Parts: sequence; C-alpha cells; structure tokens
Amino acid sequence: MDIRVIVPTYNEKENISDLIQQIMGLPIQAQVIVVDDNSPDGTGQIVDDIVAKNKRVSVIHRAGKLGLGTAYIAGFKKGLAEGADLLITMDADFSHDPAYIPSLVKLANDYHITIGSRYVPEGGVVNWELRRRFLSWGANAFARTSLGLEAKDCTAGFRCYHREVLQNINLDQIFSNGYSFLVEMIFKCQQKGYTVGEIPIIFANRTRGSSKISQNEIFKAMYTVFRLTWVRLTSRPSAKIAPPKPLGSATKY
Ligand SMILES: Nc1nc2c(ncn2[C@@H]2O[C@H](COP(=O)(O)OP(=O)(O)OP(=O)(O)O)[C@@H](O)[C@H]2O)c(=O)[nH]1
Ligand SMILES: [Mg+2]
Repeated sequence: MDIRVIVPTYNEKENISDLIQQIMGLPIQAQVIVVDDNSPDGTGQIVDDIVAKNKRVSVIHRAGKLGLGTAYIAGFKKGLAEGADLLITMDADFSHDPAYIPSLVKLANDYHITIGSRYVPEGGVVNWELRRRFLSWGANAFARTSLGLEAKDCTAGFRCYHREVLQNINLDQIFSNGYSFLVEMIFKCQQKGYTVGEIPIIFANRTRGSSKISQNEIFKAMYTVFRLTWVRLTSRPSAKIAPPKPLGSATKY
C-alpha cells in the first residue's frame, strides 16, 4: 500500500520539521510530498535538508505563492505518477493532528474519500475566536445547502482520496485555486458518485506561524459556491459508485 501525505507550505518554518517527524513516527509507512511556494522564511531549504536524509520525503519547489489549490494538484500529480494508492492532504500548521492519519486510512477501506471532520459528533475546533468559528461554520453551511453536499465538513483540508478518484476527476479543469478548491473538489467527487466518509477531529488553531487566509478568499469562495450551484442546477449527478475494494491488511491496525 503506497500512501502519500501532501503538505502545501508557505512560511511554515516553525512547523514543517516537527510535522514530518510525527508523520514518520506513525504506525503506517506513509511518504510525504511537501509543496513549497518559495516561502520567504526558508521553509523550502529546511525541507531540502530533510529530503537529503530521508527517502520517504520529497519536495516540489514552485516559483512563488501560486495558491493552495494548484499546490494540491501538483502534489496529486506527483503522487499519482509515482504509483500512490491513497493520497492524503493536510495543513502544515498542526491544525490537522497527524495522529488522525491512521483512522482516515482505515476508513478508506469503506469510502472513496475520507475527511477529518470538525462538524460531526465528537469533532470540533479549539482556540478559535468566535468570529472565526462563525465564519467557518457559516461558509460550510452555505456551501453544503447550496450545493446539496452530503459531507458535513466540506471546507476541511484534511482528506484522504483513493487513487481512482483523482484519476477520474479532471484536475486541470478545477477552476478555483484558493480555499474554495476544497469545496469544488468535494462537489465534483459527489457529482461523480464517489462515497465520502468522515471521522471526527479536533481542529486546533495554529500556535506557530501565521494564517494565509484573506478577505479576498472569502469573496472567491462565495463566487465558487454560486458558480457550482449553477452547475448543479444544469447537470445531472452520476449514480453512487460501489464502495472501493478493501485496501488489505496494511490498513488494519
Ligand atoms: N504551497 C502553498 N501552500 C499554501 C498556500 N497558502 C496556504 N498554504 C499552506 O496551506 C495550509 C493551510 O494554510 P493556513 O494559513 O494554515 O490557512 P488556514 O488553516 O485556513 O488558516 P489558519 O487557521 O489561520 O491557520 C498551510 O500548510 C499553509 O502553509 C499557497 O499559496 N501555496
Ligand atoms: Mg491553518
């Protein structure tokens, strides 16, 4: 079983080494693909030093801040080209605790996409001020209801995709690039009939480094939801695809 964890980074020098170390310490043999956008704080060099010592870590260097969506796509294409069976995405800032990765992978025995979800029973958010909580909850509720999404946490970046899902979605046709990429991806997956499962996670606000989310991203996300609502109204979703083939003993722990 070839499992890749894709970690987009922009100015994550305080987090990236510890994160990679924790992923390496998990009871699964995952490989890490960091996608760094020439972070001014030197995150890329830190990752280069790790790559030189660890065969399970690789890095894609991009010329500048090209956005979260295309960072995921670059990681997906590399992972797929190298034969990945499962492709996991997560943030570098420890909001997504790597300790949840084995549970995401285990649930991937039953679903094509699994999500580390804040909005299922026992999931939640800690250390977010009220405004941020409201914004996240509101954006998620707006996207879910407008697009008829079944997933409870549609804006979560902590996900695990089966290889076939990413092969059958035309990644080059995904329009949104920033945070709304996540909504567009889950919409396309559901339209294609792929099944989505969620595990509860406690999402912790970052304690090191700074947020990259901007006001502009919020407007772009609203535009994405309106655009996809139109797609929903003018196209017919595929029938549900049967659950994936079980992944085998490598994921039973
Ligand atoms: N390669 C790349 N990574 C990015 C870009 N924008 C954000 N990231 C990374 O994507 C992940 C999520 O970004 P964050 O700034 O933590 O955004 P957020 O989690 O929505 O915001 P906070 O909750 O405030 O941390 C982090 O690992 C970032 O370093 C980008 O343009 N390119
Ligand atoms: Mg974050």
